[in-house]
Amino acid sequence: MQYYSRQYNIDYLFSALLSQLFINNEWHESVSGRKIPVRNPATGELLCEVEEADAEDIDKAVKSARAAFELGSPWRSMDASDRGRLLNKLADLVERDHLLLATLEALDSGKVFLVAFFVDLVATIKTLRYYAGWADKIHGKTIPIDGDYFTYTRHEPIGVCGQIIPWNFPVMMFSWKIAPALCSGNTVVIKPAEQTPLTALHMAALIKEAGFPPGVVNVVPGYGPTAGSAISHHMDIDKVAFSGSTAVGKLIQRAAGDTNLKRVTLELGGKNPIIVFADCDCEYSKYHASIAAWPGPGWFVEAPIYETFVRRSVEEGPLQGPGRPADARGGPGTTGTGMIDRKQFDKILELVESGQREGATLECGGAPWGQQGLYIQPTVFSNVTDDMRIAKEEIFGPVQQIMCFSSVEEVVTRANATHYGLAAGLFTSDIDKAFTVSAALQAGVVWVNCYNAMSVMCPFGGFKMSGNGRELGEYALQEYTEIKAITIKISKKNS
Ligand code: TXE
Repeated sequence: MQYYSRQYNIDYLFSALLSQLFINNEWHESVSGRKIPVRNPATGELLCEVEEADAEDIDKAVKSARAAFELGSPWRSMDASDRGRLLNKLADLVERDHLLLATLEALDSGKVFLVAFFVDLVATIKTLRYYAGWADKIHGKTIPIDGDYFTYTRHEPIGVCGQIIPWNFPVMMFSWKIAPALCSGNTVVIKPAEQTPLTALHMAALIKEAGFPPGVVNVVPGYGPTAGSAISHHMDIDKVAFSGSTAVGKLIQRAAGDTNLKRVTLELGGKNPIIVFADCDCEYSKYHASIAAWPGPGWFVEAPIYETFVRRSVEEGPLQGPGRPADARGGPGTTGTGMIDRKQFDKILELVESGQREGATLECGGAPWGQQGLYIQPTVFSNVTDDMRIAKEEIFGPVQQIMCFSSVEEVVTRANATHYGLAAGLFTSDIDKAFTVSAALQAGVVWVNCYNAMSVMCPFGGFKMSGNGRELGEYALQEYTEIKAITIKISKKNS
């Protein structure tokens, strides 16, 4: 296939790299003159440096987004269907640059190229097209209030939206954030993660090429405590949407409370339980054991199949990787992704150590993998108890913790005994268990006999400390619109 040969044309790739701040459809140097070094996490090599936004740059970006949102501006007066047309045009351009974006994403985030190409970029294109379709279908109601009045609602854009995203799905999260915001008429100041700014900057160029008016989207790479904090504290940002850690999610919510009470949506960490009942199709759940070992949910396996399940996880785990970003083969031996940076790498290994210290049985793995890059061996723990750190804390790495349970009531109580509530999985052949357990689990998403079955049409987000609000699907539109009720006095109403 053609894209395999062009994938390795590094000269072409580097000639296309963009490294400046994108504000008002123009490229800017940072006010401070500082730059962020961008590395390939699989090798540690420096790819390039990008301008580093700080508070003053964020302020420039917010002013440009505010101007684009003024009444009567080209963006505010544009037909809703034309907002959809622009999003579709952007999707066309992403399709045109599919190979380039996937290669950039693989190099910048350490993902295997085929995953970037067939998962992240495909989801990005679908997200843009899905919300393009919504642009001219967002509307209010007429309401028959008592008295001689005519009342109707308008679903209006909120205004300037600050968006802060992490490193695990850089370009896909970029689309999850901008697409619902733009289709409903908002303007955007978006900060990619400091580790992975490259695809966001390429998307900025495509946004300009597609014909979005200046200021509608501004892309400002920077660090969290500086640029991210400037967004969450800004008095002229009307809403902030954040994906990342629960610790930073709390800071974002607090910043909104300390400043202008901007609307806040949060998509945070999780400790997703996966429950495997003895009546499940074991071959099926074995397959899912290998894919869902990343990134580290907590497995609850029913006693009669516990030993078999642990043994199979140990056999399957090494099929995961390590996969190098440039690896175009895919399949066994190439799917494991490295850690994004030394901080994540050390954090995962520290959690593995805590598991051993606290008495879990290390069945396999538990150490760095390979000579280069930040890879960790697929790791399986058995005899894990609920009080251990590996059972309670999110582990964003290839570490599988397997616990044993004996009854439905017991497992539901234990699976819900967490502050998180992002997602859950369950495997069973019993339809009654599928319905009753999925209803009882405190999670925003429950997958039955599957896992990670994500779709742009389906809402995604967490209960409890996994966040507020929902991304994706029709539900995400509620997070980007204010509802205005307008009541007009009339002389005499009729039914
Ligand atoms: O996230 P951070 P990190 C979880 C996962 C991981 C942990 C830490 O458990 O191990 O978070 O990852 C910006 N004000 N998830 O440290 O710090 C930062 O620049 C405003 C789950 O990378 O939350 C980046 O753009 N912004 C997850 C973004 O927040 C701030 C995905 C995420 O960084 C900020 C990623 C501040 N004070 C990590 N500090 C998921 N839900 O998918 C940082 N940022």
